[in-house]
Amino acid sequence: MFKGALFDLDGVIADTAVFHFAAWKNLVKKHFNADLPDELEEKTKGISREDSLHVILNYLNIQVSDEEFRALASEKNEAYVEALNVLNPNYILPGITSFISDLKSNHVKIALASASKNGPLILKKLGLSDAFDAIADPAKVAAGKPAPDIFLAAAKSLNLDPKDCIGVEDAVAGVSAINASGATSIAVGGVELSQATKRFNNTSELNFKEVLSAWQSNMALER
Ligand code: B16
Ligand code: MG
Repeated sequence: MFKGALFDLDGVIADTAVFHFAAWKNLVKKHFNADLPDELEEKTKGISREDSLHVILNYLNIQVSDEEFRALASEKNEAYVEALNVLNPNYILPGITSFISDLKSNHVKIALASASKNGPLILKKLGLSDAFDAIADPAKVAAGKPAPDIFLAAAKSLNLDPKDCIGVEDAVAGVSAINASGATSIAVGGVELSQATKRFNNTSELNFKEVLSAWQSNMALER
């Protein structure tokens, strides 16, 4: 039996991506009078605030000073945090509450492995703070996803070997990060996530039985 579950946040626990992208769009409109195409949203998912801003400025072909860069990132975050005020437990994605409850009844420890520095605030607003045994701090890891660092930190925060953990992700970079960490990757989303050990089409399909069997087959391959 696996002992830990390492959760991505945006796209797995709640759809915070809409709030992120709306805040980026407003920022870019205000400062550069430019519009961001919807396709860019995907490229800003799962990566840090700073990396997202790099992606956006590259797309717009705009160069800014280090000071302006920091000011833009912080203004976006203020707007994003303000928008998060509407969050409540109804924003938890379908299937997540029952999956967490099955993990708990099977004595699996739970940690957050999100790139977001707002993870603790979001879990609080969703009423999930008590469900999590630990939150890995993305400010303390050297490299973002697809590097394994945040999943390694999340396993460590539970005092577990990553091999004894499953990781749940909705982004390609996140699945690569889980695979590189040694944990068993569980994806929620489309066929682009096929490098995961087990993929479900969406969070409502997530279930403990199939996740356990994916972890068991993955461990059998290791032997
Ligand atoms: P913050 P995840 C990621 O969350 C988002 O997908 C990504 O769009 C965002 O830039 C990143 O968190 C950082 O968030 O600005 O709140 O620190 O998918 O890793 O849970
Ligand atoms: Mg995500």
